[in-house]
Amino acid sequence: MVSFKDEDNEQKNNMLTKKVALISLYSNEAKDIPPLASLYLATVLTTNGFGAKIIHKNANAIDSIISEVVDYNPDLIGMSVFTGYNNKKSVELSKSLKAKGYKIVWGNAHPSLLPEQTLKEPSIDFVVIGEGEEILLELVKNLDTPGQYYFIKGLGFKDKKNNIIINERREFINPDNYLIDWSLINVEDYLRPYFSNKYKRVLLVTTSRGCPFNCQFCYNLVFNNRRWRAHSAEKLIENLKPIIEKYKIDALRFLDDNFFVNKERAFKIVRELNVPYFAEARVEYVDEEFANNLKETKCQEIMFGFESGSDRILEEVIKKGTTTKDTIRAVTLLKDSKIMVSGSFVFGFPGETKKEYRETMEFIIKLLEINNNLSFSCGWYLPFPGTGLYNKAIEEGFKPPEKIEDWDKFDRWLNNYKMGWIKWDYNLPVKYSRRIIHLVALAHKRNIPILKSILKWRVKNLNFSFPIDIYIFSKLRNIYLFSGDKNIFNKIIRWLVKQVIKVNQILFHRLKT
Ligand code: B12
Ligand code: SF4
Repeated sequence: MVSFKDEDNEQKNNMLTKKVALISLYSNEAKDIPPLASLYLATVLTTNGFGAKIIHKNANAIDSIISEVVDYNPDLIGMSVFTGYNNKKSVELSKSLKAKGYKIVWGNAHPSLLPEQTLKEPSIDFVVIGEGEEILLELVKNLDTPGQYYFIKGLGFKDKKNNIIINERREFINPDNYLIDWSLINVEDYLRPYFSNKYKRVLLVTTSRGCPFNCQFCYNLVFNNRRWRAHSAEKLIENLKPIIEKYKIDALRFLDDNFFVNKERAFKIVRELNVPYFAEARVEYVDEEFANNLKETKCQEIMFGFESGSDRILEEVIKKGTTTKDTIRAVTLLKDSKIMVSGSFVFGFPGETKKEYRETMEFIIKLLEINNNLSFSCGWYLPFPGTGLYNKAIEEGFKPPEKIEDWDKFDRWLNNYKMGWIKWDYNLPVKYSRRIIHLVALAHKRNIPILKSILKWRVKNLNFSFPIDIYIFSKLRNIYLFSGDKNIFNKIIRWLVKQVIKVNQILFHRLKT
């Protein structure tokens, strides 16, 4: 039986202990990326005596998310949203949950960069601007006293008259005070294969936040104010080592914006954790010492933002702080190492000419001629809100979406939005650039002379007419690289492709000698 005193305590506890459901939606390709933002936030809430439930579900599973929320019955729902294809689904979900009477806060890059537009959506009550640990904690503590909202730095909200109030920004946190409590998720669900299954149990983590550089297309300028903050090597190792051992993790992938800002710290982490790893770096970091450190420390893949093959674009337009020379030096120094080097290119920056687009395509071939073990990802420029080039894109003809849900068009893979800031006809380049680049990389890696020559000719002349070769080779590439051995038809095609490559190499060799 509960005594009167116990009942009082229980009531008091219920008043103090608020519960927060932290939702992040994923699309299929990101299913096994841990919901790191929700994890950091849930850790703070639970260590401060509040309840937190992480709901990390497919963006199409709205009904099941709603029933999970209803079962948990939280006092506040937090949603993690960055600019892109989940915006519409996130608004739909907020509307359904609001209709059930819940309070809703949005956090992450998108609401941080566009707080007013986010709060114009009636279902969203609060936005958290920047890193959320301390802001969310203060909001939860003061949830029932709206008068206090005005004093929570980093919070945006609506007052009684529905006016939008955006408080001043908050100072950055000390990351070492907020490490992840991994017991809040089933880590087993977030181990993914990498490198065609060479590594089967790879965990994705971050060790730092932000980046000190000034790239004009990147969210860092505003979101992180160009301030880099990091977990100390010691604290991070202490946090990750037991998880690596417990779950037999066979490699780590670092998702930091800029993992190597402090190289001594970064190499200390990978040396002491002593597992194979994948990370990103800037090309100008690569000198002989850096390359040797990567080789020594089980680095499997190093990813760069090459961005462009035009020095004018690198310097004047995007202010990357690197040159094509730096890129060439990096891929040269890493040649003949077992490290896979990959890099991303972006086409169609405001002010980029068709000639500069071609320079980038030609530069990709030049890099492959130096180092054939390269892989590339490429996309067309998107004017992300808050970035340096955003206003320039508007001046040049970009019409930003007026409603928060309409940013779902920002899907780099679909490219089905109008790029008003490009003044030349980009339709065919958008259609074929990525395919051509993948084929050029394959032609160099497997040394297929005929394919190299055809594609080089196409790039040099920017000729995309009668793209029958592109279709056939792309189809063969997909079967060759991704089909597996189960289907007999695919197996035969793979065998045939291998024979054709061999014959092509022999013929070409004879012609040369
Ligand atoms: C992993 C990742 C992905 C994964 C998915 C991640 C996921 N969780 O769903 C994949 C690969 C699918 C992906 C895809 C894309 N991504 Co991405 N991605 C990242 C990456 C590398 C790590 C994210 C992360 O976990 N960070 C660690 C956590 C701890 O930091 P955080 O997310 O910022 O969280 C803090 C705050 O934001 C805040 N917060 C976050 N959520 C919430 C929620 C609440 C309620 C509160 C209160 C606070 C809060 O508090 C957290 C703790 O301090 C980031 C870069 C980076 N280093 O952050 C880019 C990043 C988020 N991606 C970005 C982009 C642009 C994309 C793409 C659009 C790129 C493309 N290919 O076109 C796509 C499309 C995504 C979409 N939804 O439409 C940009 C976002 C810019 C923007 N304006 O939104 C980033 C910042 C990269 C960059 N430098 O530009 N991405
Ligand atoms: S180096 Fe990378 S993370 Fe840093 S500002 Fe440039 S694009 Fe952004």
